[in-house]
Amino acid sequence: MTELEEIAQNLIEGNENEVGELTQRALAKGINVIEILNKGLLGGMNVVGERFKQAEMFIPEVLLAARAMNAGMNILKPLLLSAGFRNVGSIVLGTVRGDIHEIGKNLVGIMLSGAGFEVIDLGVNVPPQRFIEVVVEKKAQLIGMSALLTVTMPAMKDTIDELKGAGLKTQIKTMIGGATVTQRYADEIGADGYAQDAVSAVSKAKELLNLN
Ligand code: B1M
Repeated sequence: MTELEEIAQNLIEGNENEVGELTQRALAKGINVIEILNKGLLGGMNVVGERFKQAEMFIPEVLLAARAMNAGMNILKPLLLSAGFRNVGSIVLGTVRGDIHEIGKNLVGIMLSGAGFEVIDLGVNVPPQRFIEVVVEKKAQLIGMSALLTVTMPAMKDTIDELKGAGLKTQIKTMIGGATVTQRYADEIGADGYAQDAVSAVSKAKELLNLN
């Protein structure tokens, strides 16, 4: 088994300490940080997602896997951040109302920070009104919403409608993403942008703020 396969396997088994140690070891061996993220951590999480879907894994095991994922992410985070230049723009980021999935949202936040954005992370289960309050208070230019559940996607539309109601839709851009979200859905609800993953979230945010 390669180092990256070992990381993935330990993540699937929810071995938090081992994932941390193996991630450190892979870095020490000179394996590229993006490769560790994509093939090790995300590779393992994809298997977890598939097994969860097939009812071969259950919530407690998925939570352990998520914790192991975070252990690896905490080690990679400073390296993902180190390339950034400060303050190209501000984004208010959160997982929408009713949804507590945070790993993808956190990864998007890390990549945006690394690219020089000020990221105001509101966490999970964020009601539409809260996004608007904070974007106004912090004078941010962008709202980023994550949703992983089909049933929580409408909260993205509610937030955009709330923004329209406040007369701010033309001034503040909105970007959405998450495993269940598509470009088509973004078009349908009037979001300014959609990104499929954390790397494209950075280029999309730059595009929306005319920074490319
Ligand atoms: Co949940 N869950 N879960 N879960 N869970 C999914 C999403 C699911 C697809 C699993 C499945 O059935 N295959 C399914 C949703 C089905 C659907 O609605 N279509 C599901 C379900 C049903 C549920 C519950 C309802 C289960 C239950 O209780 N019966 C429940 C809901 C809780 C709630 O939110 N109210 C639930 C709970 C949980 C846990 C708490 C156990 C745990 C979350 C722990 C945590 O986050 N701290 C969990 C997990 C871990 C998953 C899976 C296995 C993995 C999600 C993840 O972290 N992926 C997931 C299966 C899957 O997605 N394959 C599943 C890794 C992460 C890096 O990817 O989040 O997609 P992702 O983020 C990507 C992109 O989507 C994108 O960039 C990221 C990085 O590349 N992206 C953005 C994300 N946000 C973005 C925002 C952007 C741009 C890009 O702009 C702002």
